[in-house]
Amino acid sequence: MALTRKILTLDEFTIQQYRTIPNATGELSSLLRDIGLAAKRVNVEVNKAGLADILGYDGSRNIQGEEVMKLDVFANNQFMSVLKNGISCAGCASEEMDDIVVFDDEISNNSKYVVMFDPVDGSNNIDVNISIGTIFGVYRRKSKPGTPCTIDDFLQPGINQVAAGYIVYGSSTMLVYATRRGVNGFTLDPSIGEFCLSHPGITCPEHGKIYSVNHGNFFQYEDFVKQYIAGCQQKNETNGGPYSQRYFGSMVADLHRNLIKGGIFMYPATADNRNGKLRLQYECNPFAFIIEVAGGKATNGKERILDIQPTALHQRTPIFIGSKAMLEELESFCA
Ligand code: AHM
Ligand code: MG
Repeated sequence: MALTRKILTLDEFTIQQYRTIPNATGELSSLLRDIGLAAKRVNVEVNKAGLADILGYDGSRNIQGEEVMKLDVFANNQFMSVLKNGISCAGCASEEMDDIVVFDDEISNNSKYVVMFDPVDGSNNIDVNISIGTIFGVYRRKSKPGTPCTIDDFLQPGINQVAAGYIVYGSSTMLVYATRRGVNGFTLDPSIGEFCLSHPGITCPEHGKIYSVNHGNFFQYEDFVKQYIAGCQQKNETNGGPYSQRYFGSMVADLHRNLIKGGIFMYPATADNRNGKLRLQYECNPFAFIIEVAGGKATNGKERILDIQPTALHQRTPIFIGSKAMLEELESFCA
């Protein structure tokens, strides 16, 4: 009898991938499955936000001094617990936690990977029903197998990621992840509770017509940013335009759209925040990895994001990221 089902689930896809790699152990597949499970649990809560007591603040502040939302806490616990209970992760670091968490048990100490994640990105949008997301980056640990992981395992440049991805809790829920082999997107099929391959081999269009930036900060930006934005506003049919400005204030939603449609996303330095707002390890590195694998570029205006050597767990960086040709035009303003 011929098999008619053509759509692969996330598990089927990752298992097929690892079986084609010589000497692969399947640990990355199992890690991605664990992340998919946490994403489904978070998705359930996001979907009933407004009904369940999950909206609003939990009363504390995180390491960045920001007010913590209840969903931040819930999601952080879900991702941490799947990683701790799985067999692939030696420890994790989260935007919501001051320090790294070393799992330090026999299985974890023999695991290959550490994970850095932002459990709920775009927290300010939770209460108003705008898409939010989760972002993660996976690194091969540098410390010796059999020992607990250390801070140095987490202070690696983004170029060392073996995989990175995000979940967007939007009009549908999607998990997109990249390895060096490519970027693939999976849509959650609620009827079977599985992520199913819906966007194989995602590439970021070389040219785009969307620019995403917080215009409210315009007068705080450096001159090269102001000049680039003014250039975007002057695009017309003769020079690749006109451009549209699109900005949710939810990096995952903004970058998901720009990855699929083409565009540039910017969170530049401001007069008040010389390093911008977004975190290098939890937000910028995972997206820089995904966008580069998809054919785009990511810079802080001086240096490629993936080449930055982190010196602290929660450091911030300006970021300009997206379609290759748009980034090259921006870089011509930086010179
Ligand atoms: P968060 O991780 O606390 O939610 O903050 C990150 C978010 C990004 O998703 C978004 O791009 C940015 O903050 C928006 O900031 P602003 O409102 O300053 O434009
Ligand atoms: Mg965030």
